[in-house]
Amino acid sequence: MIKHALTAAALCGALPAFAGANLVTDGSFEGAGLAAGSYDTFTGADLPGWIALSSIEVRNDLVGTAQDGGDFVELDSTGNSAMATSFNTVKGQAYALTFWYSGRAASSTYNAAFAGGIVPGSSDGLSVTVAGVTVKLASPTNTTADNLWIPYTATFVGTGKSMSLLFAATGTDDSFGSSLDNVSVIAVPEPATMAMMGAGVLGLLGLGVRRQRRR
Ligand SMILES: [Ca+2]
Ligand SMILES: [Ca+2]
Repeated sequence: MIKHALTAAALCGALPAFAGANLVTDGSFEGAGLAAGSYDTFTGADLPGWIALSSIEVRNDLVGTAQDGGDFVELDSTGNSAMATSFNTVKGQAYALTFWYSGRAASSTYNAAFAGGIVPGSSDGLSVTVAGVTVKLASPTNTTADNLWIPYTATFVGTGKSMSLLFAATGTDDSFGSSLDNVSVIAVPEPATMAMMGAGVLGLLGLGVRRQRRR
């Protein structure tokens, strides 16, 4: 919980201005092309640029608003699911992965199964896997009627081959899940430089700590 609080506090300002091209195809999920106030479910390669392992949900201005554009993803649509994408990398090049996470917004209409329409954070779990490292995010309960977007950033080094990026729902498997939006992978200066840029460092450290513990 302390770590989450630090993350939110440290990252609520502007993220580093990464100037490179986003290697993730439709990291904002706008290819879903939804009308405001609507949602749809996607499987397989239905959503451009991504593979859905089982049914995932995209919503537009419904139980929360997007961090970028109009559409955002929920990975516990009818049950815990996951989505993956891949991108080509240059061997030895550093890359920054950035994405935005929120616990599911409160709604007495759409979350009627929960007291006050508030879905507990334990249902909102999300993990991210990149460069063979998996990190499970903190999942604070969202008691507000809109998404509370938290940015996460981590850096990794390219292998020179296609690399995959996976997001998976890890909370209670109950068809109520967290929100995900605005995913990017951008070539950046070496990690030591990144670590001095302030914003995003804690997300970077999250990956680094996990990696060290595994050794
Ligand atoms: Ca979006
Ligand atoms: Ca859930």
